[in-house]
Amino acid sequence: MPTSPRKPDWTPDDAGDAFASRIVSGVAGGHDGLDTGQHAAATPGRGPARRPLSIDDYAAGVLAGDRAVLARAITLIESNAPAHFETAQEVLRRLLPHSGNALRVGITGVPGAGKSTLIEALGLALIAAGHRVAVLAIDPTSSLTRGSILGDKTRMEGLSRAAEAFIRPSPTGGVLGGVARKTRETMLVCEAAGFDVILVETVGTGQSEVTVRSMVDFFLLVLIPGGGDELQGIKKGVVELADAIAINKADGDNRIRAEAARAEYNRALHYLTPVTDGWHTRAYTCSAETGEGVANLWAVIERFRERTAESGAFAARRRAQAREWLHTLLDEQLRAAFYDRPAVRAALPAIEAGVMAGELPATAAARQLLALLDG
Ligand SMILES: Nc1nc2c(ncn2[C@@H]2O[C@H](COP(=O)(O)OP(=O)(O)OP(=O)(O)O)[C@@H](O)[C@H]2O)c(=O)[nH]1
Ligand SMILES: [Mg+2]
Repeated sequence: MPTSPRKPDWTPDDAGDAFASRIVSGVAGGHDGLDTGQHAAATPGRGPARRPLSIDDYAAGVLAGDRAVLARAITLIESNAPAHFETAQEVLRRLLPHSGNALRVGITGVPGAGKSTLIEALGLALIAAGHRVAVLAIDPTSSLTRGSILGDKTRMEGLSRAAEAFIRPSPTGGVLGGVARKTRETMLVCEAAGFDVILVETVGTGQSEVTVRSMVDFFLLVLIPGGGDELQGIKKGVVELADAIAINKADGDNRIRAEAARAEYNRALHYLTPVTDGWHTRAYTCSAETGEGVANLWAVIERFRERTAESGAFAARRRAQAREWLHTLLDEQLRAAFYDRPAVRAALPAIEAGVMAGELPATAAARQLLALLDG
């Protein structure tokens, strides 16, 4: 196995020693995206020699809350190598009965709305209240990831040092579906490791909000007070997915505008069907920077949990999400299995050309290709 250490993809070239994390190629490598001190013992620039872990080691280590093993388990799950897949799935199968106990909160909003700053403020308050917080990110636009992670390193400084918090950057590269699978499985592993609040940050790309909504209990949309049309800059339909809207940066000169935005959103929300049965989505103001209103946001989230647990909406959503997830995976794998077939690959170009030339009806063409599955 190659053991030469390399820095994670998202490490800026000029970061020097500011980034202590590194990746050792292969399963034995790992990083948790943090300077937790656990890596401090390792010689800078040299990966620590890592013993390969067995499935038992992974499961036991995660359940014991061992951060190093947790980080390695996530790296295993994120791996695209087919050889790691079976091990990863077996580890997950062992951990699944111990997962599900966290409150899963998705946080989205336009770039720069203050999501990371809010997560830092909220996370630190939660830790002070005795919670253990895992922060995950879904950012399918990997070229942007570098910048965001760099920002997150500084914006979540307190959290990234806290023993009760765990921050995992978005798995880089790949399509949204792949990134989402990894994040969802990472969430389960974090729950098995004892984290009781999972915060999933995503940048607003439209589709990524839908994806995050499908894996969390509570979905928070972070907005900033802006002039003119308050709904500008948010992808259509995203407001409809939210369980709460936080008008952030309600500080200094922004206060009054933030209050106005809150009132405007509350009026608009009045006409929307709430995304969660028995819950009214409302807008609130807060300042991630001063901390004002952050405790109230958490109170809203807790109230949501109580209400939906009582009504059964909480458990119903979890069940529906699990089912939807299965079908998403099935769709994905069916497609992959189909397009990977040598017969399909061989036949596709000519059939495509026939359809494009108007010589072959698309329906007949599709049927002809699907018939190759039986061959
Ligand atoms: N005045 C003020 N500035 C804030 C507040 N919250 C965040 N900021 C600033 O807004 C900028 C963006 O904050 P981030 O937390 O990185 O925003 P983000 O939404 O995570 O950004 P991306 O991850 O890049 O989409 C930073 O300069 C923050 O210091 C706030 O409550 N008040
Ligand atoms: Mg951010």
